[in-house]
Amino acid sequence: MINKLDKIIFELTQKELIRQQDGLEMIASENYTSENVLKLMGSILTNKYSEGYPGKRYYGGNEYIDQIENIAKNYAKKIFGVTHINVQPYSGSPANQAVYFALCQPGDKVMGMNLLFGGHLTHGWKVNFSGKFYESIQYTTDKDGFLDYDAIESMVKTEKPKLIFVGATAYSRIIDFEKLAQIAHSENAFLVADIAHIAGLVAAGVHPSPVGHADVITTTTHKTLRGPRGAMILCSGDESNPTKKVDDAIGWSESKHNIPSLIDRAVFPGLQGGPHNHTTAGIAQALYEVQSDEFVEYAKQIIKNAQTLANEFMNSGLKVITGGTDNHLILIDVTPFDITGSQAEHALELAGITVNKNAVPFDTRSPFDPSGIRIGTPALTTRGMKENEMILISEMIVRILKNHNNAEIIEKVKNEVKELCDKFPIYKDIIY
Ligand code: DSN
Repeated sequence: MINKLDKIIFELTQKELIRQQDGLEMIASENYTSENVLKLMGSILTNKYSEGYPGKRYYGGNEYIDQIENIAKNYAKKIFGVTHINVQPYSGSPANQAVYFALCQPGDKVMGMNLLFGGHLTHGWKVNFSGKFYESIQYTTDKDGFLDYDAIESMVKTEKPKLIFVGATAYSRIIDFEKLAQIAHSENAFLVADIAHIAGLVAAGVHPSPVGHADVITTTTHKTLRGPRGAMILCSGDESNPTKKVDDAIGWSESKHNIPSLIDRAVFPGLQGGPHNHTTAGIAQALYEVQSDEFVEYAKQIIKNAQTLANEFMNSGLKVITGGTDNHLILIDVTPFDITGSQAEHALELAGITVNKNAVPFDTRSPFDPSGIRIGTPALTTRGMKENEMILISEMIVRILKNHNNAEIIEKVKNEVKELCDKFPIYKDIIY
């Protein structure tokens, strides 16, 4: 074997570790996974091919991989209360792609939340496969940034989509999955809940679950769930009891199809080859951690931290979309401070605070330089930060936004950020 380091790659990884340690990571979709998950992600499990599913593989040598995948699935079934789970999608977008592939034909009408109002590319955005291969219609929020259930219902009744994606990347309020399921099912549409952002909150019981309402649920595993970069598809269909709705939807006459088997076949062999077994093991470890009391405390604290930040921002004169938050994120219109979303993202990055520019509902600016920023608390909460730290951080953010051209103030805040981060180390044993 070759035992020579590519020094540049290792040095860059070391620098990235220091960046993650010394800065405030406030991108709402990011987090710090545990050292045990990291160990499994860097393990020998990456060497193995396992196309297929436990007990039904296309390669030999899967005795231990089968056990790992089954443990991951069993943990997820227990945590979310579902009967069927697929842990093989490589990430969130491929998971969503598999759902379309399982339940729709090209050209079918699908409906999702507009990206510029907090949806996701794969929920039917025009340049994404979901907007190109399917006839996509998009719903927005109301003028205040809240989901408008009446408008959604009216669109469903008029347009009669076959499949509706709900779930968001920049929505700070509780999503009423029960109501959305009633709307979708009243027109015989499939409801797919993409809970990538809020999966950790749902798992901890601090956000209502879509289980029992949505036909299919997709999630990434690396956001609030705090696992490795990966995804899962969950459903509760009875595998021995095919439904006519599924047969009608996919255009097959024989009544022998059901959602779980269609999903499994869409993931493999429909879209993917061998699963990433190191990721599957990382998901199992993360789900093991989710079942602890500490995880529930972490999930509750994520929300308390976000609400503290939202209140502080509003007291400083910033416009928080919807006037607050029920979850892990806040969407802020920064233009009252005479600054754009891009300028805010850049100035905060110089001070060691990482956020992302984001459109706000009915934004009049371009998506490349929108009016807002999106801020999240999962990563800071994982570090152990609480309300007192949020008050300090909100003050630092406001100071930067008000003085984004002042290099001296940015440097001063950067030092304060480093001082705060030093008190909350992210890893003990990881050196790269
Ligand atoms: N990129 C993710 C986010 O930041 O929300 C969504 O896939």
